[in-house]
Amino acid sequence: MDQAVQNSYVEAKKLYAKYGINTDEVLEKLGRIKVSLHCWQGDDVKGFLFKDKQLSGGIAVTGSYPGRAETPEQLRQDIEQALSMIPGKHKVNLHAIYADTEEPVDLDQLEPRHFSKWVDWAKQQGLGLDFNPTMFSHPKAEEGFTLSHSNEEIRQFWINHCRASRKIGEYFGKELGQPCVTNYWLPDGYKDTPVDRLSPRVRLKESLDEIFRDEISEAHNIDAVESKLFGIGSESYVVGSHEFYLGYAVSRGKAVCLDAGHFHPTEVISNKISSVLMFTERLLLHVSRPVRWDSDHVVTMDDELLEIARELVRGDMLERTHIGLDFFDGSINHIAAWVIGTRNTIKALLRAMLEPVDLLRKAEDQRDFTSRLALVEEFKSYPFGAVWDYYCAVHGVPVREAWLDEVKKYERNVLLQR
Ligand code: RNT
Ligand code: ZN
Repeated sequence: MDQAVQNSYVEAKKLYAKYGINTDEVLEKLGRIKVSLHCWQGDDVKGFLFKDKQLSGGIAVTGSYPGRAETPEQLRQDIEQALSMIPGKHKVNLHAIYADTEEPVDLDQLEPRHFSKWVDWAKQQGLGLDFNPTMFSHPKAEEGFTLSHSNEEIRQFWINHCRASRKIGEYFGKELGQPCVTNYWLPDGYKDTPVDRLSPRVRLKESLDEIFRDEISEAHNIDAVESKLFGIGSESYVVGSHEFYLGYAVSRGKAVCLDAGHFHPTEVISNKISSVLMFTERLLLHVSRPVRWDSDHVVTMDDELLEIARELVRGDMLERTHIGLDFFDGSINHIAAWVIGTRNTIKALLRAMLEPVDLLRKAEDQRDFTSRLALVEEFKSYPFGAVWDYYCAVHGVPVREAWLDEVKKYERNVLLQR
């Protein structure tokens, strides 16, 4: 290891030790946290089943940065490249449209075997897999409604797709020996003010109950439901609102998925985590960054990211929380986007673990808000960077921005040759 990295770590370790923070233990704990890398950042949410179909469902990728993955092999190669620059052992999150098969197969006919190449690869790489039914970018989603559609045939098609997806999730979990989180997000909603808000929600509830009818062990598959406030084309009403899914998840024993970009602009998910986990067993996060109309910018080290990490660490909620990423930026190198967002997410967790939580809690309990504020602010410039660099070095991934050169090299040698 680079001597300067080692020396800085030793110095930082002493500083944190003064507050009873054992940095070695912190790094061990950090190494056990898995982040689920979303495959769709690698190809601008196109997938492989319906390549000519435009992205729909009110989500959008802007930018045409060259080199995006066009085949499953390319996507896996790119994910491997990204993971080689991210410390730790993680998971990969697939959408149904990323099936790796030569067969022309529609979404309601998908079977585990259409994903066997992904499973073989995940085993070989030591990765877990998560899953999502794809309820957009499909002719049957064109009217903007899926599981809550008033047309029975269309609604049934989507129910079948979700039931098939859940079996694929179970297969992932069984094969890989760790649970797959299958997350349900659908775009259903109206551009303009509806007359009837209730009926689509009643239909969605019925669809979900049917999808979840069969018992599946949570050792293999965990179901999560993801709300949204609005999308492009569903500005006035979204069927699967936060209240809808919170009620659904609590009453049915499902996990809530909180996407950081799916709430009012001044509302934050960091303030929801503790409430939701009081009434549900598990939580799924879509770590993302909202910017004006877009809910999916690359995750940066902003206040909200740090606050999310603090909540999980301080409230000891990491064990019950599945951390997924959800952003897509087509204007920058696709692999760099993954690396930046994932490294930031892990780094934020590290920063949170390097705070004197007990001391801060004590100050708060004693109503010493002066000390609380003073210490939180001073700890913002404690040398967490030195601990992070050491962690990267120990895990054999590039230290600091050294990864950027590797991405540029990969871009020249691989991406631009596609
Ligand atoms: C959309 C949701 C959803 C998607 C992915 C592709 O607003 O956040 O999670 O981003 O399923
Ligand atoms: Zn999301």
